Amino acid sequence: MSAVNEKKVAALEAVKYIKSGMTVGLGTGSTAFFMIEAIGEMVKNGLQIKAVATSNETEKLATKLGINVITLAEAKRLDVTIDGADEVDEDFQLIKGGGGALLREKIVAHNSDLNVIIADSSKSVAKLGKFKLPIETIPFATQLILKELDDMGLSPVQRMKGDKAYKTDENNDILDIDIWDTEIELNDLEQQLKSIPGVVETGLFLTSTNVVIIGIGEEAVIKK
Ligand code: ABF
Repeated sequence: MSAVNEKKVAALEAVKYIKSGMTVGLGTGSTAFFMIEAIGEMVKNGLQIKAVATSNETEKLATKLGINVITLAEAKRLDVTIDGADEVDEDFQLIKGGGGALLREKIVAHNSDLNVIIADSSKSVAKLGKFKLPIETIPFATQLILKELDDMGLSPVQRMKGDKAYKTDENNDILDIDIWDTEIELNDLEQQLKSIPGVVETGLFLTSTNVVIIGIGEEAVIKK
């Protein structure tokens, strides 16, 4: 079964959590986009929801599909957020941010009563870190943070888009770091990274996830 079909299988299982009257967080990435397309069909069939998008790309897609998109400030609190991930381990710890939306994704997850992660089977890992961990940084500080992370042995690489620095929706930079060989425990690593002035957020989502749905072949495997 291809990764695309596994993404769809997970997305279609996740939308079962959505009921009329809910305020829903919509994630970013190709798996989340299958979920948003499914919600668009449900809205056409009468589903009444309000939605908060985690990226400009997601907002564009949701709006095009007729989903009622509101701001996080208007939402105040979300009933459920469905989002993708780059890696998920057995303890529901995630690496996110491959799509550059980690900051808004983490803010929306923080303000959600239930967080559901959807992914194809390739994202399910025993140990996080084969995928480089994204760090969002303020441009004013990026080059100095890059040096500091290099000194920590984390091999930072500034994310580029063509020959220009990649910019997030908040117009910040992203440094992708290699945590595979670090001996720093993930919670301590998160604290150390967040304590560097100019680091806005990391792609480590260590405690926010309630449900993980992995598409494995034709089956959606639900872990709670
Ligand atoms: C988003 O989904 C990001 O956090 C993550 O990088 C991405 C995974 O993308 P895909 O679903 O396309 O594999 O939530």
